Amino acid sequence: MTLTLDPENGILDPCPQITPRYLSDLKMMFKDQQVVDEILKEENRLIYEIRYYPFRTSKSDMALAVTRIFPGSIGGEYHMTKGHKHERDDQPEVYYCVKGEGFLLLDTLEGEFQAIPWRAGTITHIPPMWAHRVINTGTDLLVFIGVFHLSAGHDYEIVAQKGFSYRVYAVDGKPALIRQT
Ligand code: PAN
Ligand code: ZN
Repeated sequence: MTLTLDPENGILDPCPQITPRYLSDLKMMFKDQQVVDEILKEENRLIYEIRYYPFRTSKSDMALAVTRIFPGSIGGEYHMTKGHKHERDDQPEVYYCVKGEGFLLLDTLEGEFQAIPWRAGTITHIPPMWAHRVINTGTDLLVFIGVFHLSAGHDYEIVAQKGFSYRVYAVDGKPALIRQT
């Protein structure tokens, strides 16, 4: 099976499934709940979209997902993915940044943390059991590909409960990692 990705806009062809994530879908992930509520009164902003393709074979299934994060911030905190840990603790993932700039946050949610600076061309292996979240710190679209096993599963609840160790804010127009207590 061969797919085509337009690196300028992150459009995948063919693409059987597109999942939009609006601010209301990741409301709890942003720190400033008052600002979130104010924005939601005006508009339910589209933060990112996931374009998904499952590769099904007789013996082992993989999935490819292309994520397009639109630029912007909420209460100074840059637009980001919801973030999750794989349900299966033996399932890694490979992320490839196609366009844009930002950070990949990796967190065990048990004290270990890494922030990987990202730009077009960066490839990162996400080990099993590490929660992962991508932040768009640029003024343009951030596009990345994720490749993982279809059976990996996505645990969003644990991220909502424990939270990542750092948040990424725009401070004087530049990204700053702020430790969460
Ligand atoms: C990715 C993510 C995608 C969207 O395909 O699912 O970037 O992020 P959230 O799932 O955190 O909303 C992946 O890591 N799959 O396993
Ligand atoms: Zn994942």
